[in-house]
Amino acid sequence: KFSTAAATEVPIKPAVRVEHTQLLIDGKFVNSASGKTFPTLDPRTGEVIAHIAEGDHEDVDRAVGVARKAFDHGPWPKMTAYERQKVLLRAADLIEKHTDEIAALETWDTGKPYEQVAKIEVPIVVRLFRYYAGWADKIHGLTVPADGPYTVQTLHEPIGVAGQIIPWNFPLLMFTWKICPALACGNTVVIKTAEQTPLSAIYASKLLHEAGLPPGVLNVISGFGPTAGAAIASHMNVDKLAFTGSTDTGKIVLELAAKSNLKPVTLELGGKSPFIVCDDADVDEAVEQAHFALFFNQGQCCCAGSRTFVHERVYDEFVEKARARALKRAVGDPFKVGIEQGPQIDSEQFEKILKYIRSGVESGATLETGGDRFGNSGFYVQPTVFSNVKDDMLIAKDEIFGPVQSILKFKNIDEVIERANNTHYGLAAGVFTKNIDTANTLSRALKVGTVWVNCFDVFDAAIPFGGYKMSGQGREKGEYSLKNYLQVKAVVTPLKNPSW
Ligand code: TXE
Repeated sequence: KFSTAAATEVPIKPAVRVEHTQLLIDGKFVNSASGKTFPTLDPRTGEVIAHIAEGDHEDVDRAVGVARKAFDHGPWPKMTAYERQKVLLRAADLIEKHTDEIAALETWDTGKPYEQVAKIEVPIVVRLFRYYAGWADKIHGLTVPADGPYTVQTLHEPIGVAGQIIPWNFPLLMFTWKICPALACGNTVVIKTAEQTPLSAIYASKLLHEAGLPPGVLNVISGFGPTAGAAIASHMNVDKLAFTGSTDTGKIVLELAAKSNLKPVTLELGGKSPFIVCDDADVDEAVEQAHFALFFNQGQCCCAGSRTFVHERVYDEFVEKARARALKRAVGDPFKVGIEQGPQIDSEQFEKILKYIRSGVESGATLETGGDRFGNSGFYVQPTVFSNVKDDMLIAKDEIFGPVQSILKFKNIDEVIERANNTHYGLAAGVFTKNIDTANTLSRALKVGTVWVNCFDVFDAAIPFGGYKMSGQGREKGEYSLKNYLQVKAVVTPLKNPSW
């Protein structure tokens, strides 16, 4: 059965209390206007961690009002870029200092392995804050040569109030991806966290205020999508919308944005990313990376390598090793040391994954290992591997968002390019080969926003990330993300003495 051998038997209790459960508006913790709350649950057990203030239209309206004021009358966009930079740097220091608390909250709320959060995610978050702090004082326009006697300059100005909606799979990381470029450019923010995972963003926002962020600049609304989320997407005073979540909800918010004030929208949506193992690849390395590409974060990654295409010459060896690797995966209480996989986020996702597993079996794929829940309580799913998966099976087409690896066989490069691209999604791809020409061909032919060659899930702050096709619009991280939060204004002045 699945290995828990690496895990110590000593459970680590969450080393943190939930201190704040309210909405954060205008720098203060406040109840929701309705007084309503909703429970956030521990995915290990389904038990209630805390009751959280439930934001709705009225709260969003209030938050947008103060964000508008903080934008129009300052101080945030009117502060020097250097001052804004210092706030972001101090926030990075505070988050780093409180790594243990914030990681414990995140694990408690999401079920992710504590070690993953503390050693990988929080350090990436801290790095992102410092990266965007670095940009704050390097944003500037150009002088443009124009025909005629004019001096022309472009001003790069913040857009205004940014509305942001984030999912539950990386609550703290998505919070950071969203707010950092917006704040670095001088915008103010109203962000709605996912209803499953409100805790880490509240905690981090408190630290941002301790770091000197002025009231009204960052407002955090906990609550549900069709109420608080839709209120942000359709608000007439929100100047820009950024969304990460499912493709279906992405379509809804895009429509709400269009029907209200045509606010520009960036979308980071679902995926069905191919992971291509060529016949010259290092099979052991490819097995390990393909395993990581799919199973990381309980399989709850938008860019998960969820179609593992393996060349027929190495297919049998790969399948056997992939099965063995999945069997070794350490599943269990995410607070225990050595655990690689905790529970799925909630009962809805858990049921959805089990349904896809049943569909895989019914459609004739070979179940190599797994295929059921893990244990008797909580939302744990056995690491599952299917081989003999065909392109038209649901498990090869839909985003499962769980620990279910689908292995498909291919014969040649042209064929795999066509099959890999035969999807509405286009988020990422993995390519495993030792041949530089094959790597170059695949990198250029795949219609995706990121190609990882002989690696996967490399998430440096400077590398842009985003989707082709129905995986999204726009890019986050890196310099490209700044464009989402800046207006370009051309200023044209006649030259009175053009001969000079
Ligand atoms: O996503 P939603 P859900 C995929 C994954 C998953 C599926 C469903 O396949 O199984 O989506 O997950 C807010 N107006 N991804 O239902 O609905 C919602 O409150 C405005 C991929 O959780 O997209 C949350 O804050 N907002 C993905 C956010 O949208 C609305 C990560 C995401 O929820 C809304 C998560 C509405 N009408 C799920 N309805 C990725 N790209 O990584 C919901 N929301």
